[in-house]
Amino acid sequence: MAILKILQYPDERLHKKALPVAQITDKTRALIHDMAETMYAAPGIGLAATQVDVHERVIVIDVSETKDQLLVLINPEIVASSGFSDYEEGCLSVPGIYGKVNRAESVTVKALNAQNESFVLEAHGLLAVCIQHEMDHLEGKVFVEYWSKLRQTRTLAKLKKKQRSTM
Ligand code: K1U
Ligand code: ZN
Repeated sequence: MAILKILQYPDERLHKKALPVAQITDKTRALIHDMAETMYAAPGIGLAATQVDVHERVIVIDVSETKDQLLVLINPEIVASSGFSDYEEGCLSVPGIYGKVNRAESVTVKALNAQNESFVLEAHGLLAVCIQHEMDHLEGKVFVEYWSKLRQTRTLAKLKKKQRSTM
């Protein structure tokens, strides 16, 4: 097991589109273990493979209080969505920046688990928001990119100032 390095916005690699996993192997399962360890250590409630510079369609999520309900989504597809939510989001790739994004309140997602079994999950609230946030990462999109250009410029300036003060 290993804690992986999380790419920090505006790293260009966060904009790469992830490819479907062709075959779930022990290497995929090792990646999932490392991603889960990295997410719990951060701490966070989700992590997409893109964020650890692996451009394959793999996501780990755990929104439970007890941090013992790991959800693994491989090659996820949203097959239905409904409602409206504007939850305050954060991102391990954009530390210290929080803000609302308009998303669906409920999603139905189809995916494979680490054992190569297909499943369908109906998610609501925070879990639904987290699934959409992580699926955006697989498309190369970071949550701040939903905001206006002005707000994105201000966010970048804030991040750069913060980086300078920690150097
Ligand atoms: O994608 C990521 O970087 C993970 C991100 C997921 C997320 C959070 C909130 C809304 C949508 C998606 C995070 O986990 S940010 C950290 C966070 O939310 C958190 C950290 C500690 C305790 C509880 C939550
Ligand atoms: Zn994120």
